[in-house]
Parts: sequence; structure tokens; C-alpha cells
Amino acid sequence: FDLYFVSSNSHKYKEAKSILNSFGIKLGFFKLSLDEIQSTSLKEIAEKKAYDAFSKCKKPIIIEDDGLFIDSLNGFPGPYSSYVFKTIGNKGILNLLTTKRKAKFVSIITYCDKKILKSFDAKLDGTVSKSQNGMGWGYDPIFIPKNYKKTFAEMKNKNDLSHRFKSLKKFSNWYLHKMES
Ligand code: ITT
Ligand code: NA
Repeated sequence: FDLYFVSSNSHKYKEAKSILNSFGIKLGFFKLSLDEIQSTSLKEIAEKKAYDAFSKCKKPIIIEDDGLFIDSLNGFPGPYSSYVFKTIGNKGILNLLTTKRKAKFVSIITYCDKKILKSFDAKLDGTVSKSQNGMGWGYDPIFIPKNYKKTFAEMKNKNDLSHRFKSLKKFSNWYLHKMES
């Protein structure tokens, strides 16, 4: 492989691999848990994570940092999405919400090699559903993208419209140009 995805989360890798494949990019996997600094900036977390990943793997890598930002909770869980999922989970999130349910998923992809550290971000607006629907990983059973009626977990085409699709699309445009020059 020319490019590796570094993450502890194989769900993220599977989706990233399939998305990048559709753009003609093959993606390997280093399953590693990376140190995450405590910061309110996803980009800062992502760039530190990417640098750490490159130092360990010594190959061109990408990492991804995501967050679910809920408007009525002032953006919580945001940068704490991974921890909040492991602690209170989807049930805990549903218990915190009343009528206002607007939320967004944010994805940052950071590329790192010997010379370059570069980030690509994207967001997807939506709402938090009233109950968990469908079988999926992470927040998939409670996130409904804007203009849709189903949760990510119930959709067949999540990978065609997700926050991950959008950030990887930006990344691949840049990456494919870079490989040509
Ligand atoms: P890394 O090792 O790559 O950091 P992680 O799972 O900790 O893996 P993040 O720090 O990016 O990943 O945490 C974001 C959390 O948000 C993640 O653990 C999921 O619970 C959730 N999440 C991110 N993208 C998601 C998606 O497409 N569908 C459902 N949940 C998602
Ligand atoms: Na993480």
C-alpha cells in the first residue's frame, strides 16, 4: 500500500477503505490506538494524532478525527464523542434531549508524510432521532442526516453522503493531484 489509515476503530477503516476505493485509492490499515490530546479543536487533535501515527508507522498515513455536535447541548459531545459513546452511549444522549434535536457530524482527515501535514474537514447536518433505530456502530442508530427520514444505521447508502465521504472526497482530490505532479 502507498497509504495507510491509522485508527483503533475498524468501522472507520472499513468505511474509509470502501470510499477511497471508489476514487481509485487503495488504503492499508494500521490498527493502533493513538494518544489524543485534550483540546476543544478537532483539527488540533487530528494534527497531533497524525504526527504521532506517522512517527510510529513511518509510511504516508491518514488519520480521522470525528465528532457529533448537538446544538442544544452547545456542541457536546464534540471532541469528547469517543469517550461519551463509551460511557453514557446512545441511551444517555437520548436522555439528555427534549424537543430541540439539531446536530452535525464533523470529520477531519489529516494526511502526514515526511514533508507534509495537511487536513481536510467536512460536516453533515442532521438531527438526533427520538429512539435508536437500526443496527449500526457508534452514533449511527441515532443520527438522521438532513433531508432524510432514516438513521445512518438504517440506510444502505451512508457511505455516499456521510461526513466521512465528504472529507475523504476533499482529501482524494488533493492526493490524486499530488501523486500526478
Ligand atoms: P481512533 O482510534 O481513530 O481515534 P475513535 O473511535 O476513538 O478511533 P474518534 O476519536 O474520531 O474515533 O471518535 C469519534 C467517535 O464518534 C467514535 O468513537 C464513534 O463513536 C463516533 N463516530 C464517528 N464517526 C461515526 C459514524 O460514521 N457513525 C457513528 N458514530 C461515529
Ligand atoms: Na479516538
